[in-house]
Amino acid sequence: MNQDDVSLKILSDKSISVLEDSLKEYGMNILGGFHLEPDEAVSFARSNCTVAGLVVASHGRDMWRSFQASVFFKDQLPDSLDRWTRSVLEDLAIKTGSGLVLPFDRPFPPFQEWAKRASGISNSPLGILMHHEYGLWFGLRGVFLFEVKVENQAVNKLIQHRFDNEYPCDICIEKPCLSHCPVNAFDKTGLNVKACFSHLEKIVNFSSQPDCLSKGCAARDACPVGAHHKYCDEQLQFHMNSYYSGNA
Ligand code: B12
Ligand code: SF4
Ligand code: SF4
Repeated sequence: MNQDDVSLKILSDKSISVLEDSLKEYGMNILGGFHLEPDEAVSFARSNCTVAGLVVASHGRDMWRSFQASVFFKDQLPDSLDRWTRSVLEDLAIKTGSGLVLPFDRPFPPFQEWAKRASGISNSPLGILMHHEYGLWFGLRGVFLFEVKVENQAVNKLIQHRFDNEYPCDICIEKPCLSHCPVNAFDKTGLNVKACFSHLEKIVNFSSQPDCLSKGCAARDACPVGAHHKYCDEQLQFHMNSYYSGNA
């Protein structure tokens, strides 16, 4: 969708329920809503009205099942997950009259930042975000943009929604995520990609263990929160291979 052409509709309760019901079929949901700052609204929505963003997340294995059943998974062409995501979310954007921003649009939009504002979640020591229920096993798939009016109660409730519980990483004393990477690739600034790749290269050339390429990142796997939402092996391999081949 060309963002220059977007003329945003007002976010109604009906649009929210259409989105929630349809997203469920694709293993996705609305993580939360946030107000775009005026400069963000101008750059992402070409709009000078008050703009709300609804952050869409996928969690666990449900999205993977839906993606696997799609033509995009089967056609073996590059960027299959991005193409599937675009197709599914663009249809919903058209149906609801919303604008759409995707995480792989260029320049990269600040999705982690928006997800934090939308739901009050925070970064884990690994850098990726921690969710109270899904742990580290979720991805950010898109943001729907709407014009928003102060009197719209349902929308404001969604925007003000915050997790009240204590943040899992704050009460995790042992932090096993930080002791399971074979090359200690995490420091205070997050992931050292070079160090991580040095191990991935050894897996390819010398079958080194742990085999993060076929079993997923050992540091992420060590976290106990939301462990039952862990991705299946094929899903882990897909994401690790995209990462290792230069596509986040
Ligand atoms: C570029 C990118 C990367 C680059 C980061 C290079 C860099 N530091 O510049 C690389 C390729 C290294 C990367 C790796 C991974 N990424 Co990445 N990445 C992105 C992407 C596409 C853009 C980030 C960006 O530049 N944003 C723009 C700036 C302005 O916003 P920002 O919030 O400041 O962005 C910073 C952080 O997002 C950070 N970052 C990005 N990914 C990761 C991963 C980790 C572990 C850390 C510490 C930091 C980090 O780098 C950005 C620039 O400093 C985002 C999608 C998005 N649009 O946000 C996904 C995203 C952040 N990545 C994600 C993930 C899951 C990963 C991986 C775990 C692999 C994967 N796809 O499963 C790996 C980490 C591998 C591992 N061993 O753990 C998820 C995070 C979900 C979450 N729960 O938080 C996102 C949101 C993609 C998505 N669709 O869900 N990624
Ligand atoms: S192991 Fe503990 S500190 Fe690490 S991500 Fe999980 S909850 Fe957070
Ligand atoms: S993928 Fe493996 S090497 Fe890379 S950060 Fe995770 S545990 Fe460390």
